[in-house]
Amino acid sequence: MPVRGRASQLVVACLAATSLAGAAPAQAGKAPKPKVVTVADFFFAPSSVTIPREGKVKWVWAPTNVESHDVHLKQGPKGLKKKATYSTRTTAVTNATFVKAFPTPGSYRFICTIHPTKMKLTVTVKK
Ligand SMILES: [Cu+2]
Repeated sequence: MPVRGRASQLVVACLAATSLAGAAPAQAGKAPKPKVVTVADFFFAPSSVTIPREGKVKWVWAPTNVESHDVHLKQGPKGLKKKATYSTRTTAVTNATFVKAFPTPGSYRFICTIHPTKMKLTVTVKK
């Protein structure tokens, strides 16, 4: 893993937090609360979640992180639309969240592209 200065890490975290926040529109008051998944060094917790159709997952980067992480959809249900919206496409160390709604039932496998063998998450969306 590259060793970087504190300042560059903070810049990355701030940029990522800004862009990730833009990917998380405010939800309606009646919507169920999203399932929260912690993005930590070096795991997602919990490593699997089950949500109803149209349910949401909210990824929260742990405040104790010292490494960068992202959320990347490795595999989703066949014919999934707007697949790119299931990945952050930016990394963050901490101070970031990512919220995604799941209108399509099925099984979703997520990884962190920086730590793909260690950080895995399965999201199951019920029919
Ligand atoms: Cu990672």
